[in-house]
Amino acid sequence: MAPWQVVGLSRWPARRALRTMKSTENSTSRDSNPPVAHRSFIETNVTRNTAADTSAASAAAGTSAPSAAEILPELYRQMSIARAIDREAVNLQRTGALPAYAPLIGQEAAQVGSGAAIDKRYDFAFPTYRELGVAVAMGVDLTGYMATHLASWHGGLYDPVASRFAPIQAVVAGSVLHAMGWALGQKLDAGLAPVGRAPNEASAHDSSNPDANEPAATEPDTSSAPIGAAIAYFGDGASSQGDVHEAMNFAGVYTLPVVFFCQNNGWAISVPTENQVAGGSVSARAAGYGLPSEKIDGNDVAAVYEATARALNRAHSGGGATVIEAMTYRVGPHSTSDDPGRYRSLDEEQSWRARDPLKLCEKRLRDEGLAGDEFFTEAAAHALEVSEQVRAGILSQVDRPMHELFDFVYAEPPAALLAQRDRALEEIS
Ligand SMILES: Cc1ncc(C[n+]2csc(CCOP(=O)(O)OP(=O)(O)O)c2C)c(N)n1
Ligand SMILES: [Mg+2]
Repeated sequence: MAPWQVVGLSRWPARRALRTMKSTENSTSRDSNPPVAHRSFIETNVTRNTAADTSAASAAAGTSAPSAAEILPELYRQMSIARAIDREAVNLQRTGALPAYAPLIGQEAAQVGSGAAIDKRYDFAFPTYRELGVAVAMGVDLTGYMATHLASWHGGLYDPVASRFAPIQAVVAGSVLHAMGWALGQKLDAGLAPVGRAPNEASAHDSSNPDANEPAATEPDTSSAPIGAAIAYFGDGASSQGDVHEAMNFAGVYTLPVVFFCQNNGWAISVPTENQVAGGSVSARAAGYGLPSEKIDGNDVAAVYEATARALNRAHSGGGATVIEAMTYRVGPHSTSDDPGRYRSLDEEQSWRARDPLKLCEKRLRDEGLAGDEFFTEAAAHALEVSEQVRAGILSQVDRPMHELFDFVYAEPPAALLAQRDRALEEIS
């Protein structure tokens, strides 16, 4: 029996879910609500969100939710889709359709593996500007996702509430504080007092090896429903911002349901990790906040999926936050405006290309007899088809109406701003 049948998945869920996209309407009405796109044409978060019992808690507990091995073909397919769209986005930037783009190539496993573990019934993801693979895995509307890169709508034009994927965040480390705040809300909504860890509870870390920490002691589970967990995406560079320290400390003190998911991709633009992260490890810092941590191979999609499911499970059951440091590599430039040849060697890039996450996953699928030539040919064709749909969606986007520049700045706009708006509208009419 094929793995997707074992877990009750359609063989080609993403293909089946392809929908015709409509371009965003060029509304001229002064609607007070920000426009949101509801066009979901890829529903790829099948592993956790469409099967009957798909909670991350049960995955980690080894019950009915799929194990990483069971869904490995689907994870491969999602990584292929992410890579194809990523490549297409770079092409679109080079041909002038997108003003700028931050490629994810090399980080597909870290993103798809973690995104696939998220349970959209309970959890909420807080991305940076590079989380296309998470968006793919969570079934976010990708034309709406690209709105930021199109410079048509800051933060994206998808529906963040429905997709459980917060607006794209370009402020480095901003997503981490937002996640922590949302997690505090979850704890309060669950009727749990936002008290900290009991003084006699053991710290998760007192060992000499902070990269191999034991799970934290958990608070008693006072509710049958899992506490929703926030997953905060951030980079190695962001980890040296004070915001991350504050968020981790707060999450530790208040036992908040957060997964701090750091993609250590080796670089913060042109600054290498060794010049950015004192001590060399982001996960090691968790000890200082009394949090458990895992340093994982971020290019092994199964390892990422499992570690994320474990951390989410801990959060769901009241155990609080976990720090995950997924070791990966930004194979491409920081953004389409960057030239990494100015600050790093080709040898370094080549050595990481040898650990390409898709190739690693393909090898495992072939070695374990889970997939063969036919599967890989179809996965590539499907990824191309989806990327073409996204390309068509991006190219069919129209400019947002001018008045929106003014409409969402203040709840009660000052007279001067209203005058500016009227002048601007007059000029373009
Ligand atoms: C608060 C803030 N400071 C500086 C920047 C400029 N900036 C954009 S991306 C970046 C590097 C971030 O590196 P990292 O956190 O490792 O993420 P990566 O780009 O590698 O995914 C910087 C400094 C910013 N966007 N926000
Ligand atoms: Mg980085």
